[in-house]
Amino acid sequence: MQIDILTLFPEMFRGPFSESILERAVERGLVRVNIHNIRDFTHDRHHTTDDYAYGGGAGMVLKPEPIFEAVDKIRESGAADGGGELPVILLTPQGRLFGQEVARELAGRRRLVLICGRYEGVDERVGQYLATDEISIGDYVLTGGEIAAMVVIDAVVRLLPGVLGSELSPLEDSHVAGLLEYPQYTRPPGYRGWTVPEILLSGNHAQIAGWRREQSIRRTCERRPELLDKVDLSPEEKRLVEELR
Ligand code: JD8
Repeated sequence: MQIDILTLFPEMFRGPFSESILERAVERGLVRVNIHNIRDFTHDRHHTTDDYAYGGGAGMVLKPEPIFEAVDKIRESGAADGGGELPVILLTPQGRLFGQEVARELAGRRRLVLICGRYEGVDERVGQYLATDEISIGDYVLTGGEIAAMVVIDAVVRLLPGVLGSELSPLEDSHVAGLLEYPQYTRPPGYRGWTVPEILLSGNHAQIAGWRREQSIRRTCERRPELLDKVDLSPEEKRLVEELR
């Protein structure tokens, strides 16, 4: 997969992309990430990227021209998308809500272009005539699209074949199974008087699997009951849920 990012703050991406799994995926050639400074696509002496909002109001709006020109250049460069349209994603609070399902959808694409706005946002024509998709990572206010882009990239890249290596298959994650994860413990078996549940030390793998499943259901019921609507439960598990409600 090739990912191109448009931003006014390219340095923000250095840290996350030079750590652990993401960096290893890049080193192993599973993903290529190109970061483009929107400022490099301006032509005036002051490299102007923003301007006042038509109609007034506080704050500046990112101009369309450098963003359209950057995407034009990206379109010409790199591998073709196998005939399909180039996915151009604008990160914006007005976008469709990002989740595991959208991550899976994006992980199926050969290329992604992510546009990160700043200030009061981006000229509407970018969303209307350039972006093929608008995504929000959640209902809270960030200062720009960069951190949202990092969240999207992290969630998508770990789904690419070969990226997770020795770790569990991403198909077994919570939010894929639809339930929250069960509690996890490691050594020591007792810490400050707090002990690990006996069953986990028993070596009885069938009982452990049953206990974990029940913990996942109890936890989901308590913390995220709305998730249970989309989960397949056995008759016995349904009885447990009724009892907990
Ligand atoms: C892009 C500027 C700042 C400040 C309106 C848009 C995503 N889930 C999300 N929350 N916030 C963003 C996001 C915020 C952005 C930009 C994404 C560009 N801002 C805000 C208040 C006024 N602008 C986001 N994805």
